[in-house]
Amino acid sequence: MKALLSSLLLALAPLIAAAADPAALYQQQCLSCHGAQRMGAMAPALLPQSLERLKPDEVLRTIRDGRAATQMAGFAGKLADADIRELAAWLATPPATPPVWREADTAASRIQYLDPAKLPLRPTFAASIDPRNLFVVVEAGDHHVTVLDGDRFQPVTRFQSRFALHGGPKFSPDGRFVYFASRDGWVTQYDLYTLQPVAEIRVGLNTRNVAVSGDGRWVLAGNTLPETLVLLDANGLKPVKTFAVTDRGGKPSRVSAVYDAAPRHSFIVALKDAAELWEISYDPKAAAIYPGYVHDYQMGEGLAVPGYLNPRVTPLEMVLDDFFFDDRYRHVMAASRDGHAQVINLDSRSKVAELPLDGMPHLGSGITFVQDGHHYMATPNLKGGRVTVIDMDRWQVAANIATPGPGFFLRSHENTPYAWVDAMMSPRRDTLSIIDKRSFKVVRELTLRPGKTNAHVEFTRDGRYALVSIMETPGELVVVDAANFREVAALPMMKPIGKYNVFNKVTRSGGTSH
Ligand code: DHE
Repeated sequence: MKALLSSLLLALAPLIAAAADPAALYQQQCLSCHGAQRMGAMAPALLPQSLERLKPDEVLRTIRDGRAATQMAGFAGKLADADIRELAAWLATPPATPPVWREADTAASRIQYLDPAKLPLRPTFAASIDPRNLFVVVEAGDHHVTVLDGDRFQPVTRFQSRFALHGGPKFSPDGRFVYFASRDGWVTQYDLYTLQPVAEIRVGLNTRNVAVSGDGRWVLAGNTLPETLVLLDANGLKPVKTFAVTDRGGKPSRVSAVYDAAPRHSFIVALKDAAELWEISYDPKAAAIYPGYVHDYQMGEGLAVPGYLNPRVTPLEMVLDDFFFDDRYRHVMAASRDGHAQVINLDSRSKVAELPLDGMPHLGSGITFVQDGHHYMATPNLKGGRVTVIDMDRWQVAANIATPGPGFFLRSHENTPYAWVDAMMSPRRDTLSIIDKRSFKVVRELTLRPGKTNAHVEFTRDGRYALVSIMETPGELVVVDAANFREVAALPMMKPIGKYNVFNKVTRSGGTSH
């Protein structure tokens, strides 16, 4: 009997060893969905860069219990607890062979659903729906997008998105197409007239966001893995050029975000690892406007691309990676992660002011407004319960407005005297503060759903209603009268993380992000 047992153990030994080895476990259990080298396939990538936003506990819990409303089933019962722990720890380590994503991979990933040349000229939905007052709502709870009629507050359609969209979806100048970026590198062009995707392409393994050029011709995507920028044709997402992002010393840098500076006819790029700001003009006259524009950087293996699409580099004193622009895009307010903020003039390419913004201002979510002839911008702070108002004519702080806790998103509209900010990074995450833009005072605290995250506001095109996310799974989208702060409607949604009004976006309302 003893001999039988030991020979059985001997026979099983390789299997037991294989099961305890997380790399082998990955091959057996995860690869078919999460892809070779953990680069993602029908399920998301499982590289450390893809998982860095999750707490180690969350990774463990997802492997053990699965993820609701997805095809990720739990492995509890199927794998031993110790194996699940090993696997979770292993996923946080970089792969032995660094994953590679080349231009050829980008090109090969492109999927075309519709022929852009054959799209109807008008919306195919009811003529009573205003295509410019549609909202695009990103529901992070189950990775869906709802297109909402902004007059009747009724969904027009709801569709599955790529996993973990991040950053605001961006619109073509006429508001017809919307472009989404997922953290896993997928860019989607979606047609709001036919309510169908036009094309998709994977531009990298870890992407920050996309920007659409003011002339509607180009989409620029910024990646952290690999460290690249990818320029796409906005009409069908054909790849045009990949820029390897390296500093002047040749060291690669992750991209923090890309922005469209429409009045300058250029994209502006914020970098995470280089004390540089990049500007890529899409204006054919750029070389004449900016002497020396086309510099030595000849990057990427792209197709024949006009020289004006090459980056112009502005050296900075330090890494500044969160940006906000004045209305004419002559200046950028730029913050570092450690509480420094500067104003850079994009024409003279020099620092013109320092801003005393401590904590971690979230400039990307700022707003602008004009009051008594002065131009102001206001920003929430991820590490302090306050909204800072900056006088953009003098580059001075005009006010620090105390709120119940650090907030993520600030919003307003030209037709309302109020700005709305959340406190979602704090225990008071259920409370919105409503600030009077005339007095710089909080005039009202609003808790629509006690104990739940009340955050991210966007106004209807006329500014009459504010749409607030109850960021829970399941959550809600609550419509509030922007004048008397009374709730007028509520729609069930799965963790609506952000919502974007076509009109406010394409007209570049000062109250919303661009
Ligand atoms: Fe975001 C926009 C950076 C974490 C939801 N976020 C942006 C933008 C940047 C940015 C640079 C502007 C780009 C754009 O809109 O095109 N975000 C960062 C970070 O560095 C940070 C702190 C850490 C990270 O891992 O990236 C971060 N962001 C988050 C979240 O945890 C949020 C709340 C949930 C999520 O989905 O990841 C989140 N970020 C958002 C949203 C926007 C956004 C909803 C679009 C804001 C808008 O209204 O325009």
